[in-house]
Amino acid sequence: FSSSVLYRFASSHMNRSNEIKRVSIEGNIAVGKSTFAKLLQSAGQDWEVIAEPVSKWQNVDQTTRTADGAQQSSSNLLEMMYHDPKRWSYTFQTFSCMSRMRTHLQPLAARLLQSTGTPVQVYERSVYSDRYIFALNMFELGCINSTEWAVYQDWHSFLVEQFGHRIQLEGIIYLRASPQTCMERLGRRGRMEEEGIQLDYLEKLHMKHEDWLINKSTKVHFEHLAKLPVLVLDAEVEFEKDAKVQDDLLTKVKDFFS
Ligand code: DCP
Repeated sequence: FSSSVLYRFASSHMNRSNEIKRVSIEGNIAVGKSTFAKLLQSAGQDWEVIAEPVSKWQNVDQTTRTADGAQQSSSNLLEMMYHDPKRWSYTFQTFSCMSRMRTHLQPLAARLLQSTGTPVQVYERSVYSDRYIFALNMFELGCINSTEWAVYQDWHSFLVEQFGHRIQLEGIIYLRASPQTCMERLGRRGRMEEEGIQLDYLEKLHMKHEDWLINKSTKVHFEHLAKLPVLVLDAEVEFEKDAKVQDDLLTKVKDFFS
């Protein structure tokens, strides 16, 4: 499919100053954010995907000092959260958001520093979906208690206010598909930790995305967030192996940002 589409978007439709542009891809679990992010990267020379640090959540390093030297082990916080959400949701949401923040603050890839166009960083999710989709949902389900929720919101607002200008988004791409389709894709990919996820959970997350990005009824703390442009893409169609569908989606991305 055409790689010129995004190249044109990156190099001419956004202003050519060499500052970084940032776009976040949002959508339900297993909707295909990573696949779509890779598409964007392969189609635009100035695009860099900043992947979600899931592997970090699956391997939390536990180096401890003992009298006879350091001992290393790791724990799978993603699995712990799904296994016992009341005990681990707050810890998980803290760690996942902090690790994401750290990843998003990393410097631009060297190859993009040479680029003549405007570099675009593509995030798979954002600190905003961490809060307004997942953490909020866990709070509403009673898996994060009101004290934990108050603490979460307090440090989240503080960190975003401190570092937000360095990870400021240009816009959001919402990959929208039915919870049933996401359930099928989730089953197909077979991530061990997600085996117990029920349709009902994906339905709740779907409604959270709809409230935030379509109905605009989620109360957000950050003024700029409410004003961000949102591109809604139909992710119901299988786009992974269909060049025509990919091209259509990329054209929509170009038109939206131009
Ligand atoms: N997760 C969570 N809370 C967060 C972020 C993620 O509980 N704040 C969970 C949901 C998934 C896993 O982490 O079980 C990865 O989440 P994503 O939906 O972000 O990533 P996917 O790999 O499912 O994305 P896709 O398949 O769309 O590429």
